[in-house]
Amino acid sequence: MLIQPIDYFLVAWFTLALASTLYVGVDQYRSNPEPVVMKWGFILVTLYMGPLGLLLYVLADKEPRPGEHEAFTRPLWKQGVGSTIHCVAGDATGIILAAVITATLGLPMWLDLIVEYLAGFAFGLFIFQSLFMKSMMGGTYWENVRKSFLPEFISMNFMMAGMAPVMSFLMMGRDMRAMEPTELLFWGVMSIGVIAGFTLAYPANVWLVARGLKHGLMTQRPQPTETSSGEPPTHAMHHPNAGADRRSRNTSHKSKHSGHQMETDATTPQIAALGMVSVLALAIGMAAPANWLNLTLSARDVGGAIMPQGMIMGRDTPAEAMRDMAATDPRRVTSSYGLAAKGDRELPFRLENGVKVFDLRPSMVRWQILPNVAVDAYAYNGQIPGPRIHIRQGDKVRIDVTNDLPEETTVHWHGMILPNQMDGPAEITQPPIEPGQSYSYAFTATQHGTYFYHPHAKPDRTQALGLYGALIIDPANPADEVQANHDYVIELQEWLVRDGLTYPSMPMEGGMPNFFTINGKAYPATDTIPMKVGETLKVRFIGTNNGFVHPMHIHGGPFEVVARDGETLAPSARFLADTINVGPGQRYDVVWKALRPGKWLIHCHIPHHTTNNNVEEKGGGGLMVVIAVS
Ligand SMILES: [Cu+2]
Repeated sequence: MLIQPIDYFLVAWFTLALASTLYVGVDQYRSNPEPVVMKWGFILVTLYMGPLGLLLYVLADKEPRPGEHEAFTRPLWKQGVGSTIHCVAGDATGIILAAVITATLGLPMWLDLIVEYLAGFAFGLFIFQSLFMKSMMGGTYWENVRKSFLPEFISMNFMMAGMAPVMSFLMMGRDMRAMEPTELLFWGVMSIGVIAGFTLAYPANVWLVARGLKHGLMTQRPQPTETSSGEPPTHAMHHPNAGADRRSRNTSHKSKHSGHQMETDATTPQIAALGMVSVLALAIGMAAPANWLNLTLSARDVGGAIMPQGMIMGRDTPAEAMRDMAATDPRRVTSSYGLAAKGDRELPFRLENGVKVFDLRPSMVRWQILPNVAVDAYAYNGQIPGPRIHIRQGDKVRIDVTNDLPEETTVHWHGMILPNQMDGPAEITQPPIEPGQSYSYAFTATQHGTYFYHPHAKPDRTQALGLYGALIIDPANPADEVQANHDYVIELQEWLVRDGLTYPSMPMEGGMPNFFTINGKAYPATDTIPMKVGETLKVRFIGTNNGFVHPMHIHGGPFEVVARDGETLAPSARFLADTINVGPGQRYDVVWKALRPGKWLIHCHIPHHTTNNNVEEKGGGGLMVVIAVS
């Protein structure tokens, strides 16, 4: 599934790459008189470089008109292209094969790079250079290996000097799907890497060809019968590279069978200096990215994670931190809910031997918070907030939790007095509930008031992604309830939604929220509470959010704070206020009286929290609810 704009571009790019490769392949075998090794060199490089490979082919190598290949390919820049193609085809194939294998094995990035270098060098030298070129070079295989070693070493160094930083920075950048060979982005990064490697290796190849140290483009055709000796036509190599050409300009192709053996006029200092610079370039290309990136990580550690913009990812950022802040994967959404779907619906139970049994199933959903904004979030029973567990003081309850999330979870019953192993902290009182696993929580509700539940395994991430729900416990004696005409629960949440992806919001660079919800909706999609003048409204504020203290304010007159954190305040301890700071985990029950008709607001007093991605619509956004008093 395509989840980012780059994915569409990549589909287009690789379609063009395949079409280009097909064209080059067909043209090579129909009408290009060059050795097989060069045919495959251009085919592979066009596969890696797409339309750019095609461009190089038609500008430098494709025979324009029959019989012109020799003359057409003679200029040094084209010979340099041929030499680089030849190097890149071998080296890049080795590098890419190694990259797929190391990513699958889960090797750390720094080791990836070394294995890729060795594999690229080995593939280029032992297979592409020495084996495939053997028939043209003459001599034994090992002679070829020896002769090819130095030019191949220099070319490979520059190739990897270009490719390594591209792979490091793009694979371990924001979108780390680039580390996964199963993702198109991985292949896109490989393509850019090959293009960068080609660009860096090209100047050295031009020089190596000019000095007769490497082969450029070659023409290979049945020799026109110059003599009428009656011999069958032999294959001759025309070797128009500049170095050889310069030395044999006035000679015919006299050495038919060893026409590609070269002699160089390069001096030892020249070769040594170039070799040294190539090693330096390689060292910088391989090592420098480690200043900015954590190259000890592997595809298995973080592959596939997409990080938020603005997140600080340094060389010491651990994989756990990246997984914590990563976007949810839209491809793992199991069901979608529109704007009309509401959370906090009362959860039905079944009675088993006098125990009220509830089922909770956290899973990944797409949840609409505004007409044009949805979050790819975690939800209990397909609701944000999770369903309301509404019980009575003294009830024996059991909650069976089955984890349908892509990561582990537990449930904590915030504020409840219960057996320790029912409390929920992962690794502390229980092992985390792994995906697909279940756990049952059983306790007797001895308290009453406003409580809530949330995960206690990675709450930094998973609660921020939508896992929370109200636990409302009526007093055993109804007289203990602070009475009001209306009862309204407000569960707060902060969200971070960018570029169609949902990240867990947290007060951290890159994690700042841009959407805010009351009961899973942002104003103007929040409820309107209808009332009549003289009636009272009990609002139960619940700090189900993770990152901020929200100063919750009600217009039109003060409210009385009657309970805090589930505990009803003694009448003498109750107080009047018009704003109350609701911090994460806190609950405040307040009673507000409708004194005058009209539209009165309940809202957070941090004005940014009453915007939707910094936009106000219909007078606000985010943490805002209207009380409509008639
Ligand atoms: Cu706020």
